[in-house]
Amino acid sequence: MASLVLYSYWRSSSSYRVRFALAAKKLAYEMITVNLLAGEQNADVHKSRSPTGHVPCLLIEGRLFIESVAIIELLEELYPGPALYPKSPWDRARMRTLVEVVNSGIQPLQNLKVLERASSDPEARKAWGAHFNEKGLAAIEQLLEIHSKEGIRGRYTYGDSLTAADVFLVPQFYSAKRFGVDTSKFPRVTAAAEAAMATEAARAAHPDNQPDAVK
Ligand SMILES: N[C@@H](CCC(=O)N[C@@H](CS)C(=O)NCC(=O)O)C(=O)O
Repeated sequence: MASLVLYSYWRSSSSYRVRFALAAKKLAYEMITVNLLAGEQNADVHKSRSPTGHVPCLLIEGRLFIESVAIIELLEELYPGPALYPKSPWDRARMRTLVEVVNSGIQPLQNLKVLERASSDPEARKAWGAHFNEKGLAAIEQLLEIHSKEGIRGRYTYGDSLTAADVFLVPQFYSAKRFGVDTSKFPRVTAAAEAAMATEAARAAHPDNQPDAVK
């Protein structure tokens, strides 16, 4: 079993994704925390790990990886069970669409450095984050309706077992709530995220359950 080290921040939604995937696959790992509010992501030592100055980073078999999609796909290929990606190419593409809406369509627009650039006023930052989270969740709600019409039904975001779609949706749902989005406007998203959040893997990955959580 390879040794795994995750560089993480408790409230980072992208770190939460990787924690969720590691827990779903029951992979043990060491955690090194990077305090984003203290600016530790911009220190040279962290930039030497992550040229983007982001978390998460995963050290696996002596190699460092950044970008949660690449990390989670690597974990899937190295540790295929329990699978987080459906087998059929059609299902994989549908499920990956959900992943991408979160990964490229929501999170980058509400990232800390973007909020800092958008405004110095905490209320304006919150409104900015809420705007993009709301638009993104609305798109996911519509996608879930389309999937349901195609016969994809189940407890979770894409069917009846946890997939990468849950691994990406749950942290974004958590962020949307932090930004004050009324998630009840998105019943399919809410039902799927709540079902996934109730799993043991999601609980282990939850920000409040991390060693660097500020209570
Ligand atoms: N696409 C990247 C996004 C990584 C990312 O943006 N991480 C955020 C935390 S969720 C971060 O480190 N932000 C630091 C900053 O904005 O200064 C991934 O999926 O890993």
